[in-house]
Amino acid sequence: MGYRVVVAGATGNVGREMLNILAEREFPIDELAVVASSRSTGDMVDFGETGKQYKVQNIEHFDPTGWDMALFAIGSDATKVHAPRFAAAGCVVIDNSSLYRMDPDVPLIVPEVNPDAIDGYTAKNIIANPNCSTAQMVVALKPLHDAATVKRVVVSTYQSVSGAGKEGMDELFEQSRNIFVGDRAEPKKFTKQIAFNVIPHIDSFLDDGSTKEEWKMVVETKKILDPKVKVIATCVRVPVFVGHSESVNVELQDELSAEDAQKILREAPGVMLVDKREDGGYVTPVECVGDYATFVSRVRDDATVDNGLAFWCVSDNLRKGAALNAVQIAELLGRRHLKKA
Ligand code: 11C
Repeated sequence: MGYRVVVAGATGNVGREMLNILAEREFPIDELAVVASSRSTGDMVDFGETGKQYKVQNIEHFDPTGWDMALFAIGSDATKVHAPRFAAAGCVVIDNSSLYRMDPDVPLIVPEVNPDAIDGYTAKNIIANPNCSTAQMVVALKPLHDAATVKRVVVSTYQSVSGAGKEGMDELFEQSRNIFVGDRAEPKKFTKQIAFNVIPHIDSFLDDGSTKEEWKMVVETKKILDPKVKVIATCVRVPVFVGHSESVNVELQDELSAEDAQKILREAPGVMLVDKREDGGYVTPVECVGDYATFVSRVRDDATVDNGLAFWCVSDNLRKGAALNAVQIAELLGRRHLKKA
């Protein structure tokens, strides 16, 4: 007894994790189809560690009629073509691209934060998955917001190259190797050398001098958590393969000590507090890879503003930042709205 599920973009970083997580969490699946662009048609993909393999079908020729839900990780251009087609056929699209996130008729969901908003999915039969840097931050902010109302957030990110796809990972690997053997390290995917460097630029520049990645953190946080929350973000690419980190400063309406914030975060859904205030008593990106949690460390008072807190948060950007959140949305959709066959 389960659902007929499509994974679109199954050969990319996020699509592969979607398959892994559906298998790990034993999502109730009666039938699974994996689809992608014509480039990957015919490739075989693993369904996690179940030992099952699926042949990739061409999304252009795939008929979504009779399928319950589709997890999309195919980028905005292909999503624009195929999401309306799947949705019109009655197959609910859970979309990882940025295309529909700010559409008022499309819920943007982080299940630990705004599960009730999913009920609006029927307007378009599409549900949006947030940007990875937003997802982990709102999971950590939600319990603080419930306790003392978050007014303003100042965040700097340290984002891994996997956020830029396989090409980003290959570029970090090749540049690192080239530098070691004395070869040139020409940037291709990134605008500057990423190996042994950091780049304060993710996605395209906007007229106000911010980048689209920074804008996404502002508007998505408002849509998911609270439209009254003010956010300023500086998004930085760092030479880490997987795992985004964030330094977050929060200004609260009400007083909340760092000790009370730690207690609240310790109990919060989706959060793992690791905050020993000693050498090594915090989480770094390599330690979060493959995990589901948003790890929070270094919680402390920020005495530069009234009711200020500072913390560090780290999460696997391909999991909570993308594939895991999409599967959690699928679980929520199933529980609340879809009947199993
Ligand atoms: C990055 N956060 O690290 C981006 C990747 O809007 O879903 C995801 C972009 C998005 O480059």
